[in-house]
Amino acid sequence: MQKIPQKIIHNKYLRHRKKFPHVWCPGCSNGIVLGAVIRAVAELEWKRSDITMVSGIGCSSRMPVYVDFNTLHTLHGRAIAFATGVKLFKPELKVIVVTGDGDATAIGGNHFIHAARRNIDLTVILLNNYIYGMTGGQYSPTTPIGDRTTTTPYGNIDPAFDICELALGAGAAFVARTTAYHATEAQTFIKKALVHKGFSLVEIICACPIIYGRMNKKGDAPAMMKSMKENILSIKAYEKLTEEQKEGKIKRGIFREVIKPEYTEEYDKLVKSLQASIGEVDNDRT
Ligand SMILES: Cc1ncc(C[n+]2csc(CCOP(=O)(O)OP(=O)(O)O)c2C)c(N)n1
Ligand code: SF4
Repeated sequence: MQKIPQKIIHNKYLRHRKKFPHVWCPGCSNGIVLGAVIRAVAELEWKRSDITMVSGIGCSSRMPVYVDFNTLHTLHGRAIAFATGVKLFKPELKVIVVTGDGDATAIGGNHFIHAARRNIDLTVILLNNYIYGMTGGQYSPTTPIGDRTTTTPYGNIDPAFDICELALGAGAAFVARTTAYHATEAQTFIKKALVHKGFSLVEIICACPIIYGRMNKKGDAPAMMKSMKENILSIKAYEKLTEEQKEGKIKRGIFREVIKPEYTEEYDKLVKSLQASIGEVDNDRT
C-alpha cells in the first residue's frame, strides 16, 4: 500500500487548528496511541464521517477531543454504553471506543464484559497505564500487587485483572495486546480490530511517567518504554521461556480472532422477522 505522508494524515484526521496543544504530559504514551489510530484509519482510507469515536473520562479518554471524526466524550465508565446506543441506531458507522483501565474495568467493568459477551461490533482501544492518571493516581483494577498509588500508599494488595483474559472469558471475538513502545504493531492490531466484524479489543500498555512512573520509581518515559520492550514479549518469545523466566513478563499478540454472530445484525434480523409476522397477522385480518 502507498505510504501516506504524516502531514496529510494529521491535516485530515486531527482538529489541529482548534484543539491543540493537547493536555497530555511530556512522555505520556497517549499521543503514540493517537498516532497509531489515525494512521490505521488512513490506511483503510475511511472517511471521517464514517467513524464515531466514543470515550468516557480520563487522560486516555480525551482522545476524541483531538480527532476530526464524529465524536462523543461522555461519562466516566459509560463509553461502551453510549457506543452501544450509537451502533444500534446507526449500524453502518464504524464505532471506536477509547478508554482507560479505570474507565473500562472499574466503573465501566459491567459494560465491558457484556459488550464482549453480546459481540456488538465495537472496536475498544484500551490504554492500560495501571492507574487513574487524570485524577492524580488512585489504583485501578490493573494496578500490580505491591505498587504504590494515592489509594494504596503502603502498596497494593488487590490482585490485578489481566484485561485480555477478562475479555476472552467474556467471549470477545477479537482480543489483542501490545504496547506504546511497539507503535507499528499497535497500528497493525488497531487496523485488524477496526475491520473485524464483532467486538474487538486492543489493549495497549501505556506509560504514565508523571503519576504512575514517579510513584513507583519506574524512571523517566524512555526508561518506561525500555521496560516495555524488554518485558512485554511476543507470544512466541514468551512461550519459549521457562516458568521461572516468565515471572514479571507479559505476553503481547493477537490472542483470539474468530467470527461469531454479531449483535446489531441479530437484532435487525429479529426486528424484520417480527415485522413480517405482524404483517401476516394483519393480512389475515383483511
Ligand atoms: C462517575 C464519575 N466518577 C469518578 C469520576 C472521576 N474520574 C475522572 S477520570 C477517572 C479515572 C481515570 O482513569 P483511567 O480510566 O484509567 O484513565 P487515565 O486517566 O489513566 O487515562 C476518575 C475516577 C468521574 N469523572 N465520574
Ligand atoms: S497523568 Fe499520566 S496518563 Fe495522564 S497525561 Fe500525564 S502522563 Fe499521561
